[in-house]
Amino acid sequence: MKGWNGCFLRIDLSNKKVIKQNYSEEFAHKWLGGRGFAIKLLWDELTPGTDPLGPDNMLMFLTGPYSGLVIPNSGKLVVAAKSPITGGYGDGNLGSMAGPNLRKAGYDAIIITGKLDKPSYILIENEKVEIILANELWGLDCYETEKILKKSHGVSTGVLSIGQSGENLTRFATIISQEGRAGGRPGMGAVMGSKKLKAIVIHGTKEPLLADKEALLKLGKEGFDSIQKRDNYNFWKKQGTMATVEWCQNASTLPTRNFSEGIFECSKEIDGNTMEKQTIKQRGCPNCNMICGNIILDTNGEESELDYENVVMLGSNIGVGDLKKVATLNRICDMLGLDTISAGSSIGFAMECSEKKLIDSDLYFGDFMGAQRLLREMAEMKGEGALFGLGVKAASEKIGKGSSDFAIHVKGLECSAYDCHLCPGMALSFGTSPIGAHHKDAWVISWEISSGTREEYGPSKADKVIEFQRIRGGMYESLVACRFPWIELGFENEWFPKYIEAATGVKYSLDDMWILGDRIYALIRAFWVREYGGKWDRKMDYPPIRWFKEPLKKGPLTGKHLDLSKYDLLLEEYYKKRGWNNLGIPTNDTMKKLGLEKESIELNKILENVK
Ligand code: PTT
Ligand code: SF4
Repeated sequence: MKGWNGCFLRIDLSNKKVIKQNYSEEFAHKWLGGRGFAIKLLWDELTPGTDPLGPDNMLMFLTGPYSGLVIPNSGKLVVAAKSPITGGYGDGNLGSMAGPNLRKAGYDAIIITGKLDKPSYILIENEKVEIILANELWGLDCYETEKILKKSHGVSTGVLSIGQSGENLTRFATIISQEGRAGGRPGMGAVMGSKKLKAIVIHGTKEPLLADKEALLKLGKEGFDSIQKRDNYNFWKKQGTMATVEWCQNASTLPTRNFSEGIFECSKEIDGNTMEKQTIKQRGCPNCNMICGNIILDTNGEESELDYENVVMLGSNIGVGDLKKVATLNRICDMLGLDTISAGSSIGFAMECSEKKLIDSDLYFGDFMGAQRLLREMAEMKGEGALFGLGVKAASEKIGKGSSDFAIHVKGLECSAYDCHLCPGMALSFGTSPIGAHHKDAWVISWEISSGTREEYGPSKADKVIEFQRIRGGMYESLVACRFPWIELGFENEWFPKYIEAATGVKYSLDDMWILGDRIYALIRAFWVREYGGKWDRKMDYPPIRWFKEPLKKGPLTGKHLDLSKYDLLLEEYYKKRGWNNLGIPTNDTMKKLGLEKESIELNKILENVK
């Protein structure tokens, strides 16, 4: 096989068994890689109802035919498993030397099952695969862990590790690499911790077999050059994702005090312009010439890598208006392996519960010391952290007293940093994201606001969400490639089929990519339905209740909120366009059209049992 290695590395931790399994070209062509491979493997191999934190869950690290090659923004890796925070499909996408090294070691994915009896790490050096005891690493943070492992195995290795939060099963523990690349928001770090797996170290030295290496290198150079010539390139290099703070403030979509206000009085203290003055260096993923990780020094003089989501969720959303303080909270998350979005949402929720006297706590919005304490407690699952480390959905169910009205999540996963009190299209995007509330599949908010259709619920919103889900959630997550060149600099999608043809020899049109995206979406939805025992309801696709029930409290959009009956119609439209029934379940016809006949029969059996 060209372009793909055609080989999975399967590791059963319980029996310490390692298998190198070849897979078919047909499988590669139909599912491409990354998220495509992940959902098909989960559907075929995971027993329905498997405990996400039990030994049988599958933890997968997946590349695609794009990743690891010397072409633009190819240093990404998908991590996927059944999620412990949602009970449904979970994945994340992180940039790390681990991706290119995995490809060079000769594997397209690592599929891990079982559980170790003692903390260990996996070392992969081409054919050699070892499980090595790591008692001395257990309890260390991600920075210390990676440093020690790189000292033992070399700086050019890729290291993926969990911090204390993964070890202690914080439900939104993530996986960290290179002191600032984080992936797997829906608790992928907790799945790794449940297996007592502290880290994976990968070193590969083989060249992947390519269909046309010369053409690929030429296209790669052209792509890098083209990116560098784009209009916005220099501005992007200065602010990266942080330019979004100012944009959101101006649009009244900046999550503030647990998504109750859309503007923040201290937004200028935490925005990209303030960051620019403090940036000391930049870091990023491998194979990228538009690196976007900006490092500043925190209140302790330590380095912290900032991104929009991190700064807003640990800044305005919890009432902290000082970039250095935000950087301190961000660094704690990276070290402990906590997802910044869910951590910031959980702290904001806890602060609101405390101010409303629903819990016995002295937390308040703006409480920087309290936020640091809660982060550490969540990572230890102790004190107040034992409750809030479960995520806002589970915490609100335990607290009761109406708190679920302001728990900001979809399907259990906390929302990323866009307040949608007046953005029905973006609310639909959160509602129908395949992993819970995440912006990565369909960031339609910029289009929605700039097109002047902000208050509208018309069918064009459903079209746009689906269009973006196909591109971002389908193509980019399966290739596996960073989507920023396309979004931020207008690097055309047409480049990608060319890269794939040069790498694999297989011709894909963009339409083929969109069908692939629809296939992946249908199977992910079927997986959710299966894991929920067939008891599925369109309410699962509702955005947070606060956006309907409680109008915005501050700024020019004060008083605005979403309309539930109009949202229902928009959701209906979305289902129709996707070929899903009015509960949000793909129909038999749709499944068949997408080449999912076998899966459709399996899904029907589950649905029949519910009747
Ligand atoms: C992603 C989510 C995001 S999305 C951010 S900031 W962003 C947060 N980053 C965290 C972090 O940092 N530390 C931490 N402890 N937790 C964090 N949680 C949050 O995780 C990231 C970039 C970014 S920065 C984005 S949008 C793009 N995401 C891509 C994607 O999802 N797919 C894709 N094909 N390309 C993408 N390119 C961009 O990558 P999750 P990274 Mg991330 C410090 O993982 O689970 O998907 O959640 O990977 O290497 O850090 O790059 O404004
Ligand atoms: Fe990584 Fe940023 Fe480059 Fe994308 S643009 S590959 S997230 S450094």
